Amino acid sequence: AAAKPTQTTTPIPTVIPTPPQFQEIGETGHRTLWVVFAIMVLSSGLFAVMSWNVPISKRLYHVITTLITITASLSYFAMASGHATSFSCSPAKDHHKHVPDVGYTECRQVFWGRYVDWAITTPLLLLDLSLLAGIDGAHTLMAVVADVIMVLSGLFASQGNTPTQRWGWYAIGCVSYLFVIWHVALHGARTVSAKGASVTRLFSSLALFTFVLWTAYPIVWGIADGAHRTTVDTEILIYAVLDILAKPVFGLWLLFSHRALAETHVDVGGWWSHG
Ligand code: RET
Repeated sequence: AAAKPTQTTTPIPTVIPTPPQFQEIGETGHRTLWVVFAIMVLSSGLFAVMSWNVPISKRLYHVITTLITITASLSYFAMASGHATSFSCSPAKDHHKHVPDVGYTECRQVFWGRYVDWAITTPLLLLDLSLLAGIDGAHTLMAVVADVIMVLSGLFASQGNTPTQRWGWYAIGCVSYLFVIWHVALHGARTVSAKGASVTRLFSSLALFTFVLWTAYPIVWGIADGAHRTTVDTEILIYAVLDILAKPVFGLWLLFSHRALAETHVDVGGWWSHG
């Protein structure tokens, strides 16, 4: 007799898998991105117009500062229109349900466009500060390279799927940030005295403003992107406030001070302008 086909049964899963949990942008976040886009465009226009009233030889800060807000406009346009974003998924455990062996996957929306923005704009912000303090090319270059390593580490951290990847890159980014502070804030405090008391006072306040603000970024990253303790919308709102202070407000402060204070002028040689 022919062998009876063995009956196949669908095994009943003992554990019903939990679907992935998604954390993503909502209406508030979306609206915030468009508002910041508009603010960055307006600031770029304002800075460009301000540069027309000064001779080309005195426009270096204007050019750098306008490029900073133009870059931010492009990045905010990308994020607001739904580009420059991806989901970073990692296993998570639901501690509240007291089932430690049933993990679930958590996917959080990450706007990698931010890191592209920061990789371009934070070196330019450091260049503004370095020129103001009269920091030499060697220290400026080291600060810029440390800064790019910091931002790229943040990008890799944000794409990490394991705690080792995320917090490892985050730690590397924090060490790089210490080098940035060392080269610009500490070294700049020494070199700026040659430019007189007024420039020293301006640099001290601008550098303090900058590094207090900048230090908020890794803190926000740790709480929001690292530990997932805030919603994506809250994260967008906090970064929006920080970005407006670090770019348009910083720019206004620098350009108006530059206009009022002749000693802020930097002579970068004949290539920049012949006048
Ligand atoms: C990351 C994570 C890795 C560790 C550190 C970070 C610092 C980021 C900073 C960003 C500054 C951005 C600015 C934007 C301008 O609008 C990348 C968050 C240290 C300092 C000033």
